[in-house]
Amino acid sequence: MRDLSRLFSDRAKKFRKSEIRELLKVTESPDIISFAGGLPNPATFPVKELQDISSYVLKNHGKEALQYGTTEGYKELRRVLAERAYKDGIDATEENVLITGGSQQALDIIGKIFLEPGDTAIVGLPSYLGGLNAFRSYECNMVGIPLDKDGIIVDILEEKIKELLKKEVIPKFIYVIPTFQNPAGVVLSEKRRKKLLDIAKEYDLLIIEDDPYSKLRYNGESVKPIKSFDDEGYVLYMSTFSKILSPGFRLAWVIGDEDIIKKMVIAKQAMDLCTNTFTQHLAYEFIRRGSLDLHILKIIEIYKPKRDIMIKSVEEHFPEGYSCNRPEGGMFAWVTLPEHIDTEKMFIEAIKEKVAYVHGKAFHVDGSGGNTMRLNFSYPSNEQIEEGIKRLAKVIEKEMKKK
Ligand code: PMP
Ligand code: G9A
Repeated sequence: MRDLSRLFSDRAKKFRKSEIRELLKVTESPDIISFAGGLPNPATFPVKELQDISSYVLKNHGKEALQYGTTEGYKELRRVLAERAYKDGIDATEENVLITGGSQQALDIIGKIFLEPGDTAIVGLPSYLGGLNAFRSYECNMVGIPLDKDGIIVDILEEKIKELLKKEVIPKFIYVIPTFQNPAGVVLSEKRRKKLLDIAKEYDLLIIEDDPYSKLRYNGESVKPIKSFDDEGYVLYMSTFSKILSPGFRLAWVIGDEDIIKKMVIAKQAMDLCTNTFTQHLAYEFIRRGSLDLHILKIIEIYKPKRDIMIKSVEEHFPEGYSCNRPEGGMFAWVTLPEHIDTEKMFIEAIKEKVAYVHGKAFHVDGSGGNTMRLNFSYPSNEQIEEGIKRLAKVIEKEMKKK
């Protein structure tokens, strides 16, 4: 075969594989217990109800549901999503809502409309890998700001922005996952949310608020989205049906200033014309019947014990010298091991023991985080969580002894 790779654009040559997506192939093997991918548990999928809803939609709205739709998305779905956002304190109408093919597509569109090669985006240390890869593909520089137990450290953020401005670098946006952060599991405190917005206003930069997990809270008080404090359009908010209904639907939504939404629509027209019309109808009908909130409660019932089992097993089995948070929601626990342990190298040993995780460096734009790892607890069964943590503990213990 001819090698035509010289034809690839410079941009394409810089694309990076997603460690998470690549790992999905490795961990498909049934004897491996995977804490790697951020997959919902299939036991949560409302298969029977969606069977009924599919029949209903096809019978009553088949002609529309099987047709192309507008790029903005199914009007009724946009309307109910705006209404739901309003309950969370976000002042929006359907004109502020764009339906996308997953929030991954929204992240890509954001990169496409905001980033020139060489532009600067600010992200968390650590941050969602899929977001980093989306922005990376538009050849931007990414500056990382560390997180602590209350999320991104806004004082460091402000210092960093000042430093960048001195070098005449004006960042375009800051990307945050404020609630049950992927991967670190932490929640940005309300005080910091407000401060973040003040910083955005002061330095005129956009906040990208990526919120797939906030409805999956197992304990503690809920915190309002940053967007709810925003009355000037500085926040572009996004959420997804992936973790509260089905990732196979490929459905998410963005809420933002009308001018930005209009620009996103034009970018999306060139990508896929419109989001899957059929699943938009199914999701709308699911909400219209009042099923979504009940369903979220069911998911919480399934995930809360998984979170508890994971934390308990870690406490019981991991050797001394580690730290692990107790996330109040979401799908991930975040582990820090002693400095000398490289979790990327240790992965080879973990696979030999038939257990998988995502090594922490993958989530850090500055190459740090080598001694950290992300553990997903939504996908494995309760028994697998216990057994997988035992296996991982064995691997860590061996690694600790190597010092
Ligand atoms: N953002 C974050 C923070 C995520 O964790 C994920 C999925 N794990 C996504 C975006 C992408 O989700 P989807 O495209 O399925 O909506
Ligand atoms: O399968 C994916 O890529 C979605 C999950 C993302 C994650 O593991 O963070």
